[in-house]
Amino acid sequence: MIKDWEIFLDPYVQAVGELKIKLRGIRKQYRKQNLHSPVEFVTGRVKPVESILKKAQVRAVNLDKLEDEMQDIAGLRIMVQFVEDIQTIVELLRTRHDFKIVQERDYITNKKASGYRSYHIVIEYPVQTINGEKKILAEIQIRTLAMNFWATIEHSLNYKYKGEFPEELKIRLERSAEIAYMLDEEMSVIREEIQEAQRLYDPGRKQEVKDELGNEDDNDEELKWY
Ligand code: 0O2
Ligand code: 0O2
Repeated sequence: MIKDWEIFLDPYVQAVGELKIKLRGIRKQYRKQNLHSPVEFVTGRVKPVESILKKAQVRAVNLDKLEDEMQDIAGLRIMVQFVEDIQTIVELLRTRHDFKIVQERDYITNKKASGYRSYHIVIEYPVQTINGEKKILAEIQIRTLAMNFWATIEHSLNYKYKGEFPEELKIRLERSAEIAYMLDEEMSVIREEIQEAQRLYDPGRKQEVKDELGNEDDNDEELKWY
C-alpha cells in the first residue's frame, strides 16, 4: 500500500518536467533552422491520485504493482499539424538514447471503437534521484490537432456520461471522429502549400530567442492569431 503519494509521485513529476523541456526542444531546433516543425505543441501531466486509484480499481491493478502496470502516471502529449508529422516524430523518438521505448500502440491505423485516434509510445525513462537512478514508465501520446480536438471533447463527455453514452451521441461522436480524420487527410493533400506559406510568413519565430544565449524557458509559445 502506498503511504506517501507525494514521495511516490515525485520521480513522475520530475520526469514530466524534464520530458516537456526535451520534447519542446525538438520544436525549437526545427524552428531555429527555419524548417517545418513536426511538433506543434507539447503538454504533460502527472495523473492525479484520484484517477490513479479509479483506474487501478477498474483494471484490477494491485497498488503495489502500479510502477509496472500503470504506464501513464507520467503522461506527455505531442500535438502535430499533419498526420505525416506523427511518423516523423515516432522515428525521431526511436533514435534517442535518453529513454527506451518499451511499447508502441498505433490507434491511427487501428482506431479505437469510440473513434479515438492517436499514436501511443510507452517509454522507460531514467530519473536521477538523491538515492540513485530510478526508471519509471511514461506514456507519450502523439496526435494531430484535429484528433486532439475530438479526444478532448469526447473526454469531457465521458466525465458527464461515465462512458455510457446515449446511442445517438455515440453515433455522432463516431461520425465526428471520421470527419476530423477527413480534415487531416484534406490538410495532408495541401501540406506542401501550407508549409511553404508558413515558411514565408511566420511572425512568431523571431520572438523566440529571449536572451543572448538562446535560452528560452520551457513554456510553449503563446498561440497567436494571424
Ligand atoms: P484536464 O483535466 O485534462 O483539463 P506548462 O506551464 O505549460 O509547462 P502545465 O500548465 O502544467 O505546463 O500544463 P501543460 O503541459 O500545458 O498541460 C497540462 C494538460 O495536459 C492537462 O490539462 C492534460 O489534459 C493534458 N495532458 C498532457 N498530457 C497528457 C496525457 O498524457 N494524458 C492526459 N490524460 N492528459 C494529458 P489540464 O487542464 O491540467 O487537465
Ligand atoms: P486520462 O488521464 O483521463 O486521459 P487499454 O488497456 O489499452 O484500454 P491503457 O493501457 O490505459 O488502456 O492504454 P491506452 O488505451 O493506450 O491509453 C489510455 C489513454 O489514452 C487514456 O488515458 C486516454 O488519455 C487515451 N484514450 C484512450 N482511449 C480513448 C478514448 O476513447 N477517448 C479519449 N478521449 N481518450 C482515450 P486514461 O487512463 O483514460 O486517462
